Amino acid sequence: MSKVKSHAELLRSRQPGYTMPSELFSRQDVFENDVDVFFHKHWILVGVSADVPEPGDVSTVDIGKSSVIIVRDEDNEVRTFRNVCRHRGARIKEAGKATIGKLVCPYHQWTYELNGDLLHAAQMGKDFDHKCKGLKSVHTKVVGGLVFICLANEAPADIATLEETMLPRLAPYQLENTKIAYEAEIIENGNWKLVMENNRECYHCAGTHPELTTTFLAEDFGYCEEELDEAGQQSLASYRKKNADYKASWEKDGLICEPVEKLTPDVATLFRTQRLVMAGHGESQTPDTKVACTKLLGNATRKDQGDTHLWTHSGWNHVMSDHAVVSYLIPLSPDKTLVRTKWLVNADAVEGVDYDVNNLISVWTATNAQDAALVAINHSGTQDPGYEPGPYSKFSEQYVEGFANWYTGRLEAHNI
Ligand code: 3BY
Ligand code: FES
Ligand code: FE
Repeated sequence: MSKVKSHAELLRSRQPGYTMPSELFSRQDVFENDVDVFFHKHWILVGVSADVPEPGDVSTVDIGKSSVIIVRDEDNEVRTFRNVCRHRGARIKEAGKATIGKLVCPYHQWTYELNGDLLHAAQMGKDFDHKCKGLKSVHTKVVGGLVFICLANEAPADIATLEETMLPRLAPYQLENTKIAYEAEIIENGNWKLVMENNRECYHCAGTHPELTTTFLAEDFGYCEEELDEAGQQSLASYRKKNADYKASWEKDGLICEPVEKLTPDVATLFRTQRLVMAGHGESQTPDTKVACTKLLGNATRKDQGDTHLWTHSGWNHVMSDHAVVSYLIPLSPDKTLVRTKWLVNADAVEGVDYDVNNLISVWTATNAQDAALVAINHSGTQDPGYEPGPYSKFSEQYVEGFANWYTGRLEAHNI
């Protein structure tokens, strides 16, 4: 019998350029380390300010054994707290959204202000010091309407790079002034790393995503030029020209387009952004590539502003002139991953008048379902005794390999 490898040994056993060994997707100890390192010690996106549009709105998100309450307080500030009562530790809110006056623990009714201060605790005596029993706050950074948290005592400082990069790109869209037109949750039958790897390439797009590829240019995430025939060369030339033309025209309008990539293991807060050209009319990720919502986001006047995408290590976001799609995952078990998607439109847009919700959500609803099926067959295949790590394409899976390398490096940085 061969000895069981440690998590670190499994990481070291990966051949450069090859997929991860099977056990990294299935073992409970690996899963627990993953949740601890990547979801409790790194910054993660857990919502949008539109989850809590008014003071008193709360949105509770469970991440592994931790649970956080996102609250909009009386001063209109978005705060997050550990969802743990300071009395005997009961959960204060169940996962999901609510509107409240105060945060009241259901067990013995300890009552907290929306800013976390303990207001009332009956039968604790006159000398009881309320001040040190406020809810524990969680590191929170709201970047252009995207709510990031870090559950570690000390949060990685390089969230500042993401913030500096994204603020000017997101500011014109005023995502703080949006509403959630639709929200979806899928539980995918696969390890969270396979969900991320699947998202980091468009190698699979042509064969599996007819709706997405109507709007998306797969070349953005790589292609193999040496395999192209004459027609392929022509379409590559037109892709390049389209990119150059849009870039010139966006820059003229002061719209930032340059890619920024922070994907190497020395970076704790992984991200990538770029203003991507879209196919067809180039307006939006909709079936006809035109805006789904006629009331544009923020101060937008131009419909063909492309797709400002933002990748993090646990999600992907697309911001267009008329709507934004925010997607993030939460690992549930080694082989189950929750993927949550929110479609945001201008807060003043009226359903049925300014947008049709089915039109708005159709591309990503189809894409998410297709991706879930791909993740399921990938996970299942990696658990077959016949699986052995396979080679990544160096032309179109460079970001998948980059993710695997980042994953390894970050675990090493946390002494796994
Ligand atoms: O959603 C995304 O960002 C990625 C890019 C390539 C495939 N996938 C759609
Ligand atoms: Fe919350 Fe007792 S556990 S009031
Ligand atoms: Fe996909």
